[in-house]
Amino acid sequence: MAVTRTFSIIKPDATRRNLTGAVTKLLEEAGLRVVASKRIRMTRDQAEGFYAVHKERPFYNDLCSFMTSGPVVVQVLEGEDAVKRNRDVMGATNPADAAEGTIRKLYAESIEANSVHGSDSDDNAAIEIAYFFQPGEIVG
Ligand code: IDP
Ligand code: MG
Repeated sequence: MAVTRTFSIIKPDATRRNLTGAVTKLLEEAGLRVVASKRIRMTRDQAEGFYAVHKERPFYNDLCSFMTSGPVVVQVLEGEDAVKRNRDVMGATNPADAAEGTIRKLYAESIEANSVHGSDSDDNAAIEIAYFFQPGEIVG
């Protein structure tokens, strides 16, 4: 299995409750290494661009408002099969469906305020990493 990278966001519901460390601990315990990390306040333009794939979905506007409602922590994670490894520890989008021990089961407040984002493919991981990080900011 190859060592790959994925992109993660600790969302405003989690930073608001001071869960940056708790979430990161679960990521690390799942075998992922934080090779880049910064706390930012996303602009509306950044959020709309990031979630452009969901533009036609009914929750798009609310989602962009939520993602700009407070600080987020954007991270690059590295590990074996990082995209899947991260999705596994995140849990299902809706916390009601998330497996025991996953970040969303433990911490998500709702299907929208679900504490973390994780890329869904290697191709999207590369696009999302480049959206928030310069190559020199990533130190493996
Ligand atoms: P994912 O984050 O598990 O990959 P996506 O379907 O890509 O889920 O949706 C992106 C984000 O949009 C979710 O993490 C969640 O914050 C929000 N979202 C998804 N579905 C709904 C919904 O039905 N209502 C409100 N927000 C939603
Ligand atoms: Mg997604």
